[in-house]
Amino acid sequence: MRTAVCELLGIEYPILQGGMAWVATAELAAAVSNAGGLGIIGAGSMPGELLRKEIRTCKSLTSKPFGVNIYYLSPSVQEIVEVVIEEKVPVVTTGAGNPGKDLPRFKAQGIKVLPVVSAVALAKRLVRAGADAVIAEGMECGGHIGETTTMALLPQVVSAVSVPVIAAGGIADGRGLAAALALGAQAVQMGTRFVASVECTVHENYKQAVVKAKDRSTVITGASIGHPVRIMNNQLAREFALLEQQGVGRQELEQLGTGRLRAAVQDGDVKYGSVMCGQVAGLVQEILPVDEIITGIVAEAGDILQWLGRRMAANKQTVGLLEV
Ligand code: TUI
Repeated sequence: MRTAVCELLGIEYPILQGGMAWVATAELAAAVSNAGGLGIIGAGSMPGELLRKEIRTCKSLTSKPFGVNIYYLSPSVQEIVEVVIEEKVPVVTTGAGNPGKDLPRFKAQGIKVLPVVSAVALAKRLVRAGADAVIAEGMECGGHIGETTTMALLPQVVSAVSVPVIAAGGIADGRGLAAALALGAQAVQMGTRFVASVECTVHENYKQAVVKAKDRSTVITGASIGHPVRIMNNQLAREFALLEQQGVGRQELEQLGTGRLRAAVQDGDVKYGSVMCGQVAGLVQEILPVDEIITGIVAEAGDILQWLGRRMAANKQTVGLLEV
């Protein structure tokens, strides 16, 4: 199942791991890269020197390509950009902002740049600025989200740009990979599926919350202040909803959210922490080793695509017979 994205990134399978803040550590990224996908360290709001440590840990755990996700709302974004360049990280993904001004510097260093986009207009702008591929992220995904679903967004981005497109949001198994390929994607990025992996370093409570989740277990918070974030519905989410209903201002809501992702990830506070995950959590039934996740998904997608091909051929024959 080699695609243009496999060639572009030097990976075996068209699967990227989302660069989730606090969650996507060097250990998880290295496991995904070693299994033939692209592992990505989530820089989140880390200071530059902490990221440098993570990058060096990742390099010690894998000789395969890996990436760093730069969160453009981070107070340390400029430091992060410098560290990524100094450490010669092979791939950068970007989120929650426009990396346009940094693109020429990344490109000059031979770093592949894959911006995450949730709208067609930004995808076109960033491709014009030199992006090597774009990650089209639907609003099914966890964390900071746009307004359009993967099913609607992905083919529109594919039609609008001339570079490979990677699908993200709502994908956790081989059916999702096959569907994304059918919509024109050249790879998928998954976050939630890799949270429930053996190698993911989040607190066990966080993993169990994902495994126990059902289709309607997540909600969107922060829409009233123009910063929609998908999280698991828990006490924090309910408190957020109540305050938003009351029309509480940005500052107070931001205060309520501060430190909550760290509390969920590191302390296992799944009641009053921010348990970011996608709607696809309901599909994730067990914690598996990363290599089993990747080989399982690739095998399942391969079977589906082959079966669809055979079925279409049989249909054609049937139609042909009817016509006689
Ligand atoms: O970045 C994400 N998802 C995230 S970041 C994150 S960290 C966080 N921590 C605590 C509270 C809130 C967040 C959690 N989840 N996804 C990538 C993404 N980027 N989706 C959409 C965008 C995006 C949005 C606007 C990209 C660019 C953009 O540009 C605006 C502009 O400047 O034109």
